[in-house]
Amino acid sequence: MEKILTLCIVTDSSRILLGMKKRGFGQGRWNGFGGKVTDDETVEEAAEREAKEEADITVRSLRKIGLIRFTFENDPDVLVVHIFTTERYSGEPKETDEMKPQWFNFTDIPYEDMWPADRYWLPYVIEKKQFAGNVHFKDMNTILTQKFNEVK
Ligand code: 6OG
Repeated sequence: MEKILTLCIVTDSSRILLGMKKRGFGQGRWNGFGGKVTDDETVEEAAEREAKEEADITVRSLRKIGLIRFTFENDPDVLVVHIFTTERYSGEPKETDEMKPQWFNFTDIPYEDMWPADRYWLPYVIEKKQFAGNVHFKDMNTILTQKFNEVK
């Protein structure tokens, strides 16, 4: 089954805002803000809602920047993750039950403590290039195959 999820990456001119996931899927890893899209909202609305729930910020002017299909060995589910980015938000990022937000310089991204595929696609976000791709994992720490392309 396809599961539709969001991931919102907030940046400024030289830094990225990530959250340390405190519970659930991806616990213990830095990531953007996001989650499952519910039946009564658009994908973009879900991205806005999750940024508010997870970091207490109101994100604006979201841009669609990427689409990734994640699959895991021996699991029929496909995680379709819509990636959004923005430099515009209001409120101060604040720790919530789900995430602890922190700014990182583009030169200092904590890839060792992120999902292992992030190093392949996050550069597109930082370079503001639209992209699409897919990743097939053996398990949460091991990639079997991955492919990303810029989308013009
Ligand atoms: P909840 O299930 O907690 O939302 N997500 C991934 N993010 C990265 N960087 N890599 C992955 O590789 C991911 N798989 C899922 C989508 C889960 C959040 O985690 C993202 C959602 O923002 C497998 O509601």
